[in-house]
Amino acid sequence: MPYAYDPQNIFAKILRGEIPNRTVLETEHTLAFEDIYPQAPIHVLVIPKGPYVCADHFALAASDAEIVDFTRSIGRICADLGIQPGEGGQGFRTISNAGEVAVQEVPHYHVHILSGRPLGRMLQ
Ligand code: IU
Repeated sequence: MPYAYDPQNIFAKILRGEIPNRTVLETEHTLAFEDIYPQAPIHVLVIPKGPYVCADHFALAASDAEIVDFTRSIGRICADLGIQPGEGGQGFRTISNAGEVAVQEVPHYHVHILSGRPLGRMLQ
């Protein structure tokens, strides 16, 4: 496995309860909480509870149960917040940075959910 997980990263400390967080959703395998430096009125971080560094690590090393739980959690959060575009909500963006080129700050896999303002085009 090419990834060495750092158990001292800030999200690991949040998962151990050493640092408080504003929880949005918690399931068996997933935790979601408000980003401490929100980039939009809605800015939620969704993380697996397992020790995964980034998206490809999670996708290849996590169990099916973890992956299903994580993916459904994103759906539940969007439903709970009423931001699904097909349901009359305003829509949202998910982002996951991996590694240096994407300027991943915290080396524990996380998906950002952003909404509540016009987000503009990201891919040009
Ligand atoms: P990135 O994708 O690794 O660049 O994003 C990390 C995010 O974690 C970023 O949006 C920070 O604001 C956020 N964050 C946090 O919510 N709480 C913290 O204690 C720290 C970072 I450090």
